[in-house]
Amino acid sequence: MVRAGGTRTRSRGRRHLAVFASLSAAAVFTAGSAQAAQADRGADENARQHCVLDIASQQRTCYDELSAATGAGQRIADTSGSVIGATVFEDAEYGGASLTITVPEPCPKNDEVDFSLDLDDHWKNQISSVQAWSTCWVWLYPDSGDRAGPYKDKAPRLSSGINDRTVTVGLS
Ligand SMILES: [Ca+2]
Repeated sequence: MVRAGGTRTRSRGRRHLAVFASLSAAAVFTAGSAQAAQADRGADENARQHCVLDIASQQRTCYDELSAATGAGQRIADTSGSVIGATVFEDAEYGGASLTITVPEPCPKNDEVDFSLDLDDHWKNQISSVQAWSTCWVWLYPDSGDRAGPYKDKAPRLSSGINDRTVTVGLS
């Protein structure tokens, strides 16, 4: 944006150079502040433990509280026609960080895994409890290519075979 302003000012000629110089300094200062603010927001976002991920758009929003995340997930669902398919948790008994996954429709009961989410590095090998929502059942895939599930409702404590080993979440 600063560059675009500079180009425009140059085309207007020398008379405006002094004005440009002061505006430019202000612009740089503003841009610097914006960058700093953005960095702060980025840090906040990573610190926020409870995220909603829309599986179709891959958009992620994060909150400090689980209730805020599930509330946001519900609002996304209400306005877009999608539904919350599942929430997965870092710790047993629905503790620690959480990821609430919204899907474009209630999972069709067609004996197929309809939605699949490859976890990012932050979430790989972390899931210790899950809750299924809507008509969705949750499948957990470790790196080995096996799968665990389906978890049809609440699973407060995953068995040792899959605990902290999930790399992909499937919803069917
Ligand atoms: Ca865990």
